[in-house]
Amino acid sequence: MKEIIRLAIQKSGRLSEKSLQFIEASGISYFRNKTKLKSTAYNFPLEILFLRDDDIPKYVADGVADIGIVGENVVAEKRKKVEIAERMGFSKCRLSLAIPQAMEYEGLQSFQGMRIATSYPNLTQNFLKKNDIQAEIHEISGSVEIAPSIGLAQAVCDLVSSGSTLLSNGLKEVEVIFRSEAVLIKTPKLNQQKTDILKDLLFRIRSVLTARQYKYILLNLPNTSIERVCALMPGMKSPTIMPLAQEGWSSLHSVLREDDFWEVIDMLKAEGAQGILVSSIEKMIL
Ligand code: PRT
Ligand code: ZN
Repeated sequence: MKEIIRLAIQKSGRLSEKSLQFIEASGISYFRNKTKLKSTAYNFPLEILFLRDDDIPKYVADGVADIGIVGENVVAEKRKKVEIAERMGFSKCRLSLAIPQAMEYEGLQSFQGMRIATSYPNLTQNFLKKNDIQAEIHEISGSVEIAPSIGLAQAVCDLVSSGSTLLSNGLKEVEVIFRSEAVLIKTPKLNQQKTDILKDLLFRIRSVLTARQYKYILLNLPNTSIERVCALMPGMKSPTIMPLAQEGWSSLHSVLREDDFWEVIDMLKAEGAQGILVSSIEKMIL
């Protein structure tokens, strides 16, 4: 029988759509029935299981799913035997300690003897222990940010991305204890066939991840600037230069990291570059 790899992703929540977008961007198509817990790809040996994110590390550790996409915060909290195969670069957030805005903060010592509400007792306890702070952890599964205002705790340890939830609940972030993003995890016990399928899948995923960091650049420039502009935008091997119908001008095609683009744009303009087009790249193999 032909082997198939089982991927667990979040059924509904912050990671769901982005995880599926990644699968689609990797050229994998599947039938999706929103009420079903399982879906099969028809052009790649892959089955997708839709689960609660908290359950994904356990399913992967037990080998019920071979791989999974989940927040690194959940992986670290659950302490299951799984390996991180790739960092996915989305759903970035941090787990932070926060206290009421009016409370004075005097460093970690401020948490000594406090009652801290969190959904991440292991990560919180671990951090406090490492820093010799004795505090009482109060585990709650949701709406952690309201705990201080209802008298359940004096501080919280919760996930933060923009910070607006803390702010609107009268809290201030004082210590980041863990930085997270979505990760692709794998079970430690994959057979050879599944290992080969994972290798193919990772190759596709990495070509999408790389492509997202770069932009494809097209521009026109006077021939007298070619050498200097090529030095600014070396591209993958070197840029492509093609003559324009207009005498003395060329078209340059290259790829550039998006961050670098904003740094060189003024220099490109100073070199007389015109008609600059910037477009996304779907896949990129270096
Ligand atoms: O139902 P299920 O158990 O599957 O989902 P869930 O409700 O437990 O998880 P979900 O969908 O809320 O989050 C899934 C994952 O997304 C988390 O484990 C993180 O890895 C990641 N992530 C990224 C976040 C955030 N950003 C985030 N901002 N998870 C939660 N939040 C919450 C946070 O708890 C707080 O309530 O958003 C609020 C803070 O956001 P800001 O922007 O106001 O700071
Ligand atoms: Zn959850």
